[in-house]
Amino acid sequence: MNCIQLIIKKGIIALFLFCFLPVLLPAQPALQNVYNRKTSSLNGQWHYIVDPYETGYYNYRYQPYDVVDKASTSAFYNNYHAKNKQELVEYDFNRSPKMQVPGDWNSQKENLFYYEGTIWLKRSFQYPLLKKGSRLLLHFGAVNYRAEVYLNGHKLGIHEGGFTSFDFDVTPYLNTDSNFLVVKADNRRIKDGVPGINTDWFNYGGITRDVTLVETPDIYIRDYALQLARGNAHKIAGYVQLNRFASNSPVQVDIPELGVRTQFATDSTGRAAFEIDVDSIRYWSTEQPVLYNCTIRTNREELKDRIGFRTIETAGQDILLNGKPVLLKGISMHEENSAKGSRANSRAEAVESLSRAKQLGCNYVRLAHYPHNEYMVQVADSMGMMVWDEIPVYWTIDFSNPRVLRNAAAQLSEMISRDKNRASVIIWSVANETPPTSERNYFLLQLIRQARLQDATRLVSAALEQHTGNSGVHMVNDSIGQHLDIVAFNQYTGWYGGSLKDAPNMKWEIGYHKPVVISEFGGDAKYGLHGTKEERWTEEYQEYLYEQNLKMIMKIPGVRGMSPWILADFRSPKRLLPGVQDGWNRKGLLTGDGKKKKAYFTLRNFYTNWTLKN
Ligand code: GCB
Repeated sequence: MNCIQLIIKKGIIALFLFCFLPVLLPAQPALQNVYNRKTSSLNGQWHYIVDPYETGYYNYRYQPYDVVDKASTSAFYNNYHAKNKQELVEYDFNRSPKMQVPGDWNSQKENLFYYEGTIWLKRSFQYPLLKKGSRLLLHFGAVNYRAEVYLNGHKLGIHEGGFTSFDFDVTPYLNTDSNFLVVKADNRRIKDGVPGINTDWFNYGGITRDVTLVETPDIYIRDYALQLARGNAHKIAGYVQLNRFASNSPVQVDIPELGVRTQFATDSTGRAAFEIDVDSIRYWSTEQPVLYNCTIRTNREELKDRIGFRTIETAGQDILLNGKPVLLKGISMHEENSAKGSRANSRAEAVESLSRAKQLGCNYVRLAHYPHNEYMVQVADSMGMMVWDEIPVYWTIDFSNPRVLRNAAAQLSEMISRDKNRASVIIWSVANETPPTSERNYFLLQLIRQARLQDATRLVSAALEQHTGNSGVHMVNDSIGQHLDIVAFNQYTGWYGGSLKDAPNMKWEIGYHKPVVISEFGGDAKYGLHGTKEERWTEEYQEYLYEQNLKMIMKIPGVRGMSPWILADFRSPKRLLPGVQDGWNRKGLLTGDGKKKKAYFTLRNFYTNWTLKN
């Protein structure tokens, strides 16, 4: 290699390292525990303008898209109204139709069912004059996929990623009389998105979760963690992070039922990290989901939470909850109200879908394939349901693109940040069915490292794939498995290949001595369609598939859990077989409105009898 080649090679390596390392966490952690603060809701009816040509940005007909005139009367975010009958203004929010927020547009308007692109949404609000020293934050539970947010014509910022929360400090932009808030929501599927272009779920667009104004003091509690220390069931470890660098501010943590009342002082970054010894604690478990009233106080504010304490670890092939081996009797679910065919976004829907899982005999759910709304983990906490939380690193996203890695890392960070105080959440999953390549391995490794850095107390996993070796043995030996706590994999014996008759005798080789979780298996059945167990799409076929798969799975060494695919039928534009699928993935054990298919009973019976053998 000559000198020039060497320099080029070194340059490429340096560029590679520069692009990929380190994966930076967002500068400002997410605002925690919005629901227990002083809030007012901006949910309700919002005006909207459908804008497939991105007209809302620019005023001259031939102006390129990226030239934006901030003051332009024709820019939608300025919410301009013609002053007289002469003036040319070609939009008007107040004369435009309305839709419900939170809510996806696809299920609300028939003509927007398959729409993928930009919709501008606007609502006005008034807010009483803020007390001196108070701040007002604007919080979004989620906007799918890309949000651009403007208040009274000021651009507040952009958020990318359709399933995580974000907020802005709007104090400087508030008007004393009326305010108008404009959100540009764009749900186009993009090659360098997370997820990418291809998913087996419906791409619901819009402001899909709560929008909330949060009033805080000038210096406020932005973030906090309160969990048992790693490997120590008698020590609560955590921190409180203020929004500003404010050193020596007193912070008090109270957990009256544990006799905890402790004071700390923040350091120069506004952070107080602490450890608190606790003697007798009633641990959170699936049978007794004990939650303690916790209060965090500064001299300006008081924030309450209900937090459970438990340990989650692995030992050999066991998963230990509070030191005792557990089985994860699970089911996968999407964040969908399948009765309505819409995104789910309320506490009532969370209660309904988790209760359905409970009735099926589950103590565990896989929230696929992206972070679900916050009600889900709150309800799981109080119901005693263990949770697998996941980010949409799904199938073949563009693993070679540093922008995609930064995006995935940001979504992972936002998910962990929001859910880290929920005892129910036991697993962070960094990916689903991602075919191994060196770029993908590097990508996942960064995410795994980041998850552990951000939260050392939970298990890290990913839904891997299996493959069949030459000898016909089914193998799980994806090299990323060595970095995971739980080896989870999806397999579709009897649906995408493999004979159901032979399933129970299939040989399996798992390359790691770790707990094994079957993160998916299943097959479609149209409710009410009957036939023999050899006929696809019938309830009998699905029932047989479950019987045979369960026999097979019980012979896989180290199996400690499963989350079959899936609790209820869900919308997927990829599933087009007329009369059977009609735009729905029919692998649900329930129909959208809760009717039970035959395989439901197979799994329920299995869970009733499945125990850990000593
Ligand atoms: C999978 C995917 C899931 C699909 C499912 C199916 O492996 O993880 O998102 O919906 O298979 O039905 O094919």
